[in-house]
Amino acid sequence: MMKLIVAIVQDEDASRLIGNLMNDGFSVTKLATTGGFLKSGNTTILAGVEDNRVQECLGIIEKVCKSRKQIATSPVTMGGSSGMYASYPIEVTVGGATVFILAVDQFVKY
Ligand code: 2BA
Repeated sequence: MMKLIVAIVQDEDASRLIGNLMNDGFSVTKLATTGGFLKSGNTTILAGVEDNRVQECLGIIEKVCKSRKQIATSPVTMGGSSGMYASYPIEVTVGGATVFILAVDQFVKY
């Protein structure tokens, strides 16, 4: 059986992660994605992995992907009906990797 690993990582870690995964024999697809909150680029890696190699794959992701602090500018509504807006910088810690592990019903290649 197989799992689909969907890993959202920071652009800075993407090429090293792909290199390490491929060196260890994993097949990966890289998608250029955008985070909903920061509205800046991140990278989503798709990897179809046999069940017995899922932990190995997750270990590589955990080892390579570092969390970092980023400053985001958040728009804030002032005083409800006044209609005034202000922005102020907030610091967020962007995780090393957000990973979804999905069961794969079927896997075919043509
Ligand atoms: P972004 O949506 O751009 O979020 C970047 C970081 O901003 C998040 O890091 C978190 O620290 C913070 N953040 C996100 N939403 C927030 C909110 N409503 N209020 C305050 N702070 C907030 P991570 O949690 O490590 O997420 C990194 C990226 O992973 C996200 O980028 C998003 O693209 C993806 N992601 C995280 N959780 C997800 C989920 N449950 N479903 C889909 N994508 C997810």
